[in-house]
Amino acid sequence: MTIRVALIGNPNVGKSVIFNALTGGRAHVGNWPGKTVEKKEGICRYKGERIEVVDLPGTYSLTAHSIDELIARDYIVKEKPDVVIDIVDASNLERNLYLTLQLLELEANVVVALNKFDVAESLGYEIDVQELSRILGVPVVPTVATEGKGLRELLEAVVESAKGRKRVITVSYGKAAEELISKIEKAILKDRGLSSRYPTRWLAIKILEGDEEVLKEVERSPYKSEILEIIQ
Ligand SMILES: Nc1nc2c(ncn2[C@@H]2O[C@H](COP(=O)(O)OP(=O)(O)OP(=O)(O)O)[C@@H](O)[C@H]2O)c(=O)[nH]1
Ligand SMILES: [Mg+2]
Repeated sequence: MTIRVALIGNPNVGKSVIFNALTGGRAHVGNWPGKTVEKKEGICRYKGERIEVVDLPGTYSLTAHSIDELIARDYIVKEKPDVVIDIVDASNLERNLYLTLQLLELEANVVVALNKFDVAESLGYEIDVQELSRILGVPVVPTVATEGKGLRELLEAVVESAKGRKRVITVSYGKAAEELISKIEKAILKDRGLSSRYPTRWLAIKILEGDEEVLKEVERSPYKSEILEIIQ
């Protein structure tokens, strides 16, 4: 079996160190189709599994505001990798978990690598890894990429998650927003073309946010006026 894995994370969290450690530094380097942004791909073998690893551009978020964010988001939505390794800087959890929540909203099959765990420890941070994993509903593995620590456990979690995910958590945005989200979702569900390609809750949230790329999709929907009427 081949497992397709994408690496994602904020800038400077250790993506390249992890990519090199997993792939032995042997990468195929090219560009993303039609873009001048570098695309790195490599192969990792673990316990008889062939794992294809793609390094996504470093990004804080998955809005449509920058080319890097769009590349990362399109890849996850359209290519649907089996597992997304979300590399999180353990010494900067709050900022980094924003991207994690966006990935969960996209219904990506996430495994969190809690990297720079040594830095977090030296700052005196005590992270309850199990509790974090319970709250997020995905595996969380502490790593120190520069020392190769935790990478075997990370691969173990990746192989395990590729076999099947447990559940998807949802973040509640409060009563008023949730009412609108569910109305929009109902309208979206009528459009099979749209709802078969994207997670409907994610689409509804993006429509509420006024996401330009998603609104372009709505423009093409036969249920366009119904959807737009809700957000008016
Ligand atoms: N102490 C410590 N340093 C780390 C760890 N992982 C990576 N680093 C260091 O963090 C810096 C950034 O690592 P990179 O792998 O280049 O990070 P990146 O996410 O690829 O960064 P961009 O590609 O610029 O977004 C480097 O100086 C690494 O040596 C870790 O677990 N602990
Ligand atoms: Mg890098």
